[in-house]
Amino acid sequence: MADYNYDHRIVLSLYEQMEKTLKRHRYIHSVGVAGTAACLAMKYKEDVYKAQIAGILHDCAKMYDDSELVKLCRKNKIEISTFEEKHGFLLHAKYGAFLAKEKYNIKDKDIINAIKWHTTGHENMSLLEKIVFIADYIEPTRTKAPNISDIRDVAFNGSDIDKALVMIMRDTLHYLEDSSENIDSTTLKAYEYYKNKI
Ligand code: DGI
Ligand code: FE
Ligand code: FE
Repeated sequence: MADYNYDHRIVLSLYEQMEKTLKRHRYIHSVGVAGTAACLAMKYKEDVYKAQIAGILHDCAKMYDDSELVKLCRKNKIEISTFEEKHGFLLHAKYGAFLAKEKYNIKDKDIINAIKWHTTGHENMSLLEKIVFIADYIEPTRTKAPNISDIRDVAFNGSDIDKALVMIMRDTLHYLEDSSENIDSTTLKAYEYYKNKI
């Protein structure tokens, strides 16, 4: 069960802080993720406040560019892989988790981890981690993603949240292959794990 109790005042304060911190379109995306995560939390019986907090904060480090993120992680002794060093944008998730804890005073480990893993996913994700990962992909402004309506349908009308997770991971891997990007082993392992699980 939750170690910490959050309420709407904390959620509202974080909305206000993110509105000041993020670019307009990123703030609107984050509001979308928080709302979508709240709906998924209601369906899958997760803490709705925690879902909103993780959702509104998930991209709180998105304003830094690749090299800044590498520097900031080094400075704060956050471990980075060789892959992350080359693909610095991935670190907005890890550094965002750090900021959530240190700057936004979030003490709940599950919220911190949901932010940390929102880009790559990983094997054995918690329910909250899955909710934020899915909400990031299907929130209202994400209109261009392939299969978006099918994924929304499975997430909200299906009974196995892992099925939506696998659809998103599969499409993300396809997209990365199309743009001949390298793929982080964490992303690939997470997909293999959940593909075999469903
Ligand atoms: O921050 P957002 O744009 O809201 O979303 P996000 O944090 O999920 O980042 C999405 C991008 O991350 C998307 O373009 C796919 C990319 N991504 C996810 N896993 C990997 C990856 N990019 C690379 N190069 N390698 C990965 O394993
Ligand atoms: Fe992100
Ligand atoms: Fe996002």
